[in-house]
Amino acid sequence: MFIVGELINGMYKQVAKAIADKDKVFIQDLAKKQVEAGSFALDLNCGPQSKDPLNDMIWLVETIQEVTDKILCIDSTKYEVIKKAVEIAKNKTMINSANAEDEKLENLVPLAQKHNSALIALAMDKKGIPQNKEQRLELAAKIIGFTQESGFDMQNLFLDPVLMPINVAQAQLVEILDTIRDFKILTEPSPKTIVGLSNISQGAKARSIINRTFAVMGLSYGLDSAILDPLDKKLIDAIKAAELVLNKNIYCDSFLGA
Ligand code: THG
Repeated sequence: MFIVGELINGMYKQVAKAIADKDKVFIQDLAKKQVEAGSFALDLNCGPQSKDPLNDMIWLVETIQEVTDKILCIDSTKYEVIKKAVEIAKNKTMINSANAEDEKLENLVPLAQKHNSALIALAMDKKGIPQNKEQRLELAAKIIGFTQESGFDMQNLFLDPVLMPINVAQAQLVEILDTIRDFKILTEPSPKTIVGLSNISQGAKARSIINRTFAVMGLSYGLDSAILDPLDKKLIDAIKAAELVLNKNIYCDSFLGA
């Protein structure tokens, strides 16, 4: 699984504080820990409390690429923030995120192409998060249509079904798994699939077990990537074991140490 470390997100109080205080050591330490734990990319999100998201994102990009050359996943709803971040990034980037709205696609697809950036696109639009698989597939088809017409490389497109918390949308999770499987067969070559894994357990008590169970199930439905907590050792072990069962890695007795 292509692991995107989720921890540099202002949703976490300590991270919001470190961003506000421009605490380089804290942020760089969090970046290094996530890379050591197996992240291929790091999600960067200033959080809802940021008073200056543009300059906070510039600071995050510059601060983090001093200590790693991993891919930076620029997580913002603001076009200006994403544009500036991909312009100044020395590292490869992922844009997080577009969705099926015309304006988002018209802005972000060319931007991703210009900077050879990957693009995450959520299966939602102005009307909000869909309630069933059919709506999600319809929105994904629109995204795929637009990107293909632009000549965008499907291998660089990550479709996100928008994972919902289990305590508010339990009945949708089976549909979301089905959606992941169907995203992969909407076109050839297939787009990639991604979820924000911790969404599923927001507000729930036993978060880690719910997260890792969905990660393993998602893998069996063709989930390529997840934004997740790479410091959750049990989660990473479960993912590694699932990849062995799915024959995505070569078995060895010491696989957990690999
Ligand atoms: N899809 C895409 N990008 C995303 C998401 C997605 N980016 C953001 C989010 N969802 C994924 N990242 C997180 C990070 C943290 C949490 C959930 C998802 C989280 N945070 C604690 C909470 O809210 O309970 C913070 C509390 C704390 O410990 O301080 O759960 O779906 N493309």
